[in-house]
Amino acid sequence: LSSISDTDNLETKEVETQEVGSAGSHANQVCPDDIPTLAFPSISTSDFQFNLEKAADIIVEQVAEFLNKFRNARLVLVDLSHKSKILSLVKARIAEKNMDTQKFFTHVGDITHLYSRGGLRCNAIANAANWRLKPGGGGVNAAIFNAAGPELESATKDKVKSLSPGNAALVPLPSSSPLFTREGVTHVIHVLGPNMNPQRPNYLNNDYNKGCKILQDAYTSLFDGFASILR
Ligand code: AR6
Repeated sequence: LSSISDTDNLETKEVETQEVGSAGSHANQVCPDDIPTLAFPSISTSDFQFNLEKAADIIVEQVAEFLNKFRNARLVLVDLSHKSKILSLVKARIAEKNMDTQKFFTHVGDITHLYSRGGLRCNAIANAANWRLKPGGGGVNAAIFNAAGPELESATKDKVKSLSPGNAALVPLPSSSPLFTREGVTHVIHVLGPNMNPQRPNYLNNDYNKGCKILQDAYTSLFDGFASILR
């Protein structure tokens, strides 16, 4: 009986590791902590209403390009729920393309609590920002500005005033920020993706020729920002 239950446990752990990339203490076993890691949310696919299938293709294509150039780094796509459609779509593509799941995986959890609640150490996190780079507005932007404290707002202002779609801004996090002290995050990278929501600025009116190009540019800028802290 005990051996059956051990096996069951083992299988559960393996499945969990594949599904969420890493959770709790398994993260330390599966993926060593010293690999520079960027965690990012799916840019533009919630409030900005970008098509999920198209976004999943772009994420996987851009990640593959980055990992070809940088062998000693990891990328983690994060979303809040196990029911996340974008995580499922990306996971399916990771499997299809046989991507290295030590270097790229998905993780379910709050991007502001990756280490404290998920055991996942990340040096940098990406923010799906607004063009003014202002706190609030809901989504991951509100969560990150809340969790980082006023330090992030002032550090952001020092670096950059606004973003145009397809661009990213790398902001070093002051060491007094709770995201730094509690989570070990040293950089936040703000990214502005394409907007397909008529209620938001820079609405693209369903023009996916432009939209896909802007989303590709957004991930390129994000990964370039991360690469600049690797050197
Ligand atoms: N942790 C991890 N993922 C999250 C979290 C979190 N705490 N919160 C949301 N997500 P969105 P967008 C996921 O709407 O579509 C803001 O108001 C979410 O499930 O934050 O680029 C800004 O100010 C989704 O998968 O970003 C902009 O105006 C992903 O993060 C606008 O929304 C992105 O969802 C940007 O819209």
